[in-house]
Amino acid sequence: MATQPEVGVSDFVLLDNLTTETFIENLHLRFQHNKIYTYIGEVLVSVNPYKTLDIYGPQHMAQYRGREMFEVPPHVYAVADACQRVLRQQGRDTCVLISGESGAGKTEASKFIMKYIAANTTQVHREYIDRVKNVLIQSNTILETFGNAKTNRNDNSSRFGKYMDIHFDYKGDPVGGHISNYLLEKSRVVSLQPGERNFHSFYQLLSSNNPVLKKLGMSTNTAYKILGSERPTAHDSKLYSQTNSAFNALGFSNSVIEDIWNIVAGVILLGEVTFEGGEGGEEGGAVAAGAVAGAVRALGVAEAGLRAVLGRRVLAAGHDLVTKQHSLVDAHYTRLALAKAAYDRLFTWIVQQINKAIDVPAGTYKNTLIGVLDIYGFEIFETNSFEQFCINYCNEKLQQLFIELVLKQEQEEYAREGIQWTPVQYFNNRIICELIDAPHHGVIAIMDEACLNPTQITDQQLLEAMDKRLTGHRHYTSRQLAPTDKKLKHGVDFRITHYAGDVTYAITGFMDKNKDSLWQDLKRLLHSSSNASLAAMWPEGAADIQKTSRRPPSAASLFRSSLAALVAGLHSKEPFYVRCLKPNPLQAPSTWDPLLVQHQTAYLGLVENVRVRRAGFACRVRYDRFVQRYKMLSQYTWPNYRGHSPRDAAAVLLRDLRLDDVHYGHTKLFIRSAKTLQSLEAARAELIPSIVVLLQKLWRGAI
Ligand code: AD9
Ligand code: MG
Repeated sequence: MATQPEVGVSDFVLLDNLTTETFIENLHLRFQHNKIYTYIGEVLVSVNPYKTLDIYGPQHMAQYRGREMFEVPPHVYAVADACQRVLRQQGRDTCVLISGESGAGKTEASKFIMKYIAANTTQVHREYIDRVKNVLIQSNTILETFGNAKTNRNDNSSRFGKYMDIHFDYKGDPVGGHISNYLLEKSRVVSLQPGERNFHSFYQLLSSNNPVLKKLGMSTNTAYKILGSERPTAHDSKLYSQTNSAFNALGFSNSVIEDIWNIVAGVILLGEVTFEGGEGGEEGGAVAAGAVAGAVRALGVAEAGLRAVLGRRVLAAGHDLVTKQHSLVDAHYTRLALAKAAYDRLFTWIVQQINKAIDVPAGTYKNTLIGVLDIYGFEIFETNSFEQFCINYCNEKLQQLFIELVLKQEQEEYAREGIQWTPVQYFNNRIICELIDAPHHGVIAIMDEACLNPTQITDQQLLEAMDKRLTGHRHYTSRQLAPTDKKLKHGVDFRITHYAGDVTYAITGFMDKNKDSLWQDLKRLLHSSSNASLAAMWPEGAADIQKTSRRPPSAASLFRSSLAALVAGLHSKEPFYVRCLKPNPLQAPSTWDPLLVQHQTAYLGLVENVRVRRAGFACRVRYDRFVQRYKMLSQYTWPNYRGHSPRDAAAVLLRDLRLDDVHYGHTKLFIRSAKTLQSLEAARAELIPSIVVLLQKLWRGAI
């Protein structure tokens, strides 16, 4: 490998004078030279280049295979390699936690990690391993089609959270995987912010040659309401082909693929259904003729059935069934609820089918696993709703995990080596996590209480309840509590001071989205579909209306418990981190917005991270690796150090160089100051050219 000149420092622990300014200077300098990766010890900081860099090919992968992180330039492949080494050498489960705000590069990083892992296999069982590798990678294509969308922050924004376990056999080869998905932003199906698109799947279908379109009389050029102001493009058409290939690679049958596209079409066509009548509230909402037929055919349900559920609702009242006619408003609401639920369930069902395809076959020995977490980044939009509240809560939990694990890891390592440890002051965001999820008095608990109340509670009443219970909390406010704050609308907005900044949420829709209940008649309708996959997605539609009075858990509390389970699982694994940063808000290459970068650096606690890392030791490295790298610096270890153990050789070398600010651990050498490491590196860099000349002469037989 050609040694490239270093730009700035490749590990922030080597910075001479650590301040936020020097940190950002180094990051910027490297960014200008397309060095988008820099370490803080073993934490990888990554800046989105917004352009294709030639650093991901097979020859680049080869550079990282089996090498220690400090031996090669920082790279996401080095993190993947380190993960795999821990797994192979220590038999421990590992995980990669990728964080950063929307558009910072998390999903791309997760794909590079998977690509590296897939490529880095031993040679046995090739055919089987190849299949596993292929399906793991192809699964991403499907997930992005159905779960990603263009937002104002990111043209390919993940609108769901994804955690993927990749299982390995005892040799360290991948044998299968499992994906967990978290809370799809289903409201996107029915409402878009200006400039945004719906899920990619809608545009892909409409730009395709899928026979479903012909059957339903649909066309690319029609301005379906669900699409907003955007139309399908040639790019969508290309992606559609990739999605279908991925379905095939994962073993989805043709009929299932057809079912899936029919449901997508059905959701688009539900967006076209219009109503008339029903203004009186009790008069019944009449479904306009014509518009309903497309949705009926696409979803494979009876026309009378669809008209019925949109026009009225059947309720269980004791032993009797009562029919309530929908007002126009109710009819619209029901149609939207149906579209959202059908798409949301489709997405989860697709993930389940992918899991069947990538599951480790029975009888195959599972040894270890690597978990890769790629979850939607922190979001502040013009209008922030329940979805942003959940997404940002999730980011708080992950930041909390980062704080706990980084401190814990350091403390454990220092304790093992008998070193006094004084923690560096961090902003601990636990207080914000508790504001949201504490039992009884957290925002989620207050919302749930309101949802359980037998009388109908409005969003405004919910806000009042929150104001009452959260008065005086440092991270919560509303207009009621801060009457002079004109940025907050009275009775509508509340603000949470998140670790990543202030976010104002509009309470409108919180009650409804949290209840997330779907009337039983809608479930029955979907279960009755002639589309076998759709019917299978709604097994609860088979239940009797009178036997389904139990209220399901609310959306926020389900999300809270799935996050708690996720975090507990991550705690038991050896974590690696990728901290992604966005260089500018424009998605533009070579553009650096210093304030934006500074903001992210601050809230991710990156400078504090360097301090924690340096408070103890600037570097820790296994003895054999250390000697291998620096042995040319002493006559006692160069060209070899026969007769010495690596530990003794390291001691001899350091004595010879008169370096003594080190600590000898059981397996690793700890170098206290960055200065020492810098001087070792400088001496090595100085010697290397003469060694290369020497070696060349040796090869040519000149000496
Ligand atoms: V969100 O929270 O899902 O909205 P992500 O996942 O953090 O967000 P993503 O990985 O989707 O962001 O990156 C956004 C875009 O930046 C990608 O579509 C690429 O066009 C671009 N990107 C990100 N990382 C790289 C990279 N390493 N090289 C080149 C990149 N382009
Ligand atoms: Mg993403």
